[in-house]
This record gives sequence, C-alpha cells and structure tokens, in this order.
Amino acid sequence: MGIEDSIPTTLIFTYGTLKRGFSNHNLLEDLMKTGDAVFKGTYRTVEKFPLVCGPFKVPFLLKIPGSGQRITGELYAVSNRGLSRVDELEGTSRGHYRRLPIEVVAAGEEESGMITCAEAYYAEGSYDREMWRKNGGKGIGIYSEKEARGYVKRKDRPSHLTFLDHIRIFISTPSD
Ligand code: PCA
Repeated sequence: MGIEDSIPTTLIFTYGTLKRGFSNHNLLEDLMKTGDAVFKGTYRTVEKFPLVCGPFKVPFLLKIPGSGQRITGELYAVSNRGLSRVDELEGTSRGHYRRLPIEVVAAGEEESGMITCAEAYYAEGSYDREMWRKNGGKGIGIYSEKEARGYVKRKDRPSHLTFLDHIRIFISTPSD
C-alpha cells in the first residue's frame, strides 16, 4: 500500500455494531487514532431500507430499498488501509456483508436536500430476503441499546458452526 492508502477518502455509513457505544466500535477507535478514520456525524438514509436483527442480535441492513424505514447511523471517512480491516471484520470475502453505495443526508439537515454518497455494509443477497420474511417484514429505524440487548460477541458464539450456518439456522427456525 502507498501513502495515498492512509488518506480517509471513502465514506462509510455505519448502522450497527460499528457505531459509538457498540461492540465493534473499538476498530474505528483504533483507526481514528492513526487518522485512518474520521467521524463525520449522524446521518440518515435517503431511502427506506429494512434494518433487522439476525442471530445473536447481529444487525443487518437489507438491500431492499423502499421497504422498512429510513435508517439513522454514523458516517465515517475511512482510508483504504482502514477499509481493508473493516471489510475483514464484516466478512465481505466470506459472504456475510457486501459493501455497496448508499445515499445519506446529515441528521437535522434533511431540508437542505444535500445528499451524500457513501457506502454501507448490506447483508449478502444470498439470505437477505429470507431474513426480511423471518422478521415478518418489520424493520427498525435505528440499532439502539434496546435492540442490541442480548448481543453475543463473536468469541462467545458456538465455534463449531460458521456465521453463515448460524444465519441459515436463524432463517429456518419458525418465529413465535
Ligand atoms: N457492523 C456494520 C454492519 C453491521 C454491523 O454490525 C455497521 O455497524 O454498519
């Protein structure tokens, strides 16, 4: 990687555990210390999207625009060096999440109509529709303390199954 890979140029809209106060925020904290990430503020999606919880209360943004609610999250500028670490955490090469464009607007500045093009970690297309169905077509607008209650950290999950196995089981277990 070259010097340009340490400049925070990619805007990442975080909506889940990467946000301040949640379990994976320490990665962004690390990146902010070296200038590989910069906090830009609280933002909201322009379109509605389903935001649901899967196994272990892990949050998933589903790429089904128009369904669900407008989502509130935090925007960060991240360097290429930083992005490779976030991609690794989000399992972009393991079929967990996919990093794709999303349009957001600064919270409280909705009137100005200034749209920012960012990227977000959406659930992979291999299971997102089933996850929406499993959640009864009900999404949340923000991943809050309340929604995160019962979250199980990676290290505390049964390790004989992969994350995708857990997603399959979650989807195929009837809800009550
Ligand atoms: N981490 C990423 C995607 C889902 C998650 O828990 C985020 O906070 O945006």
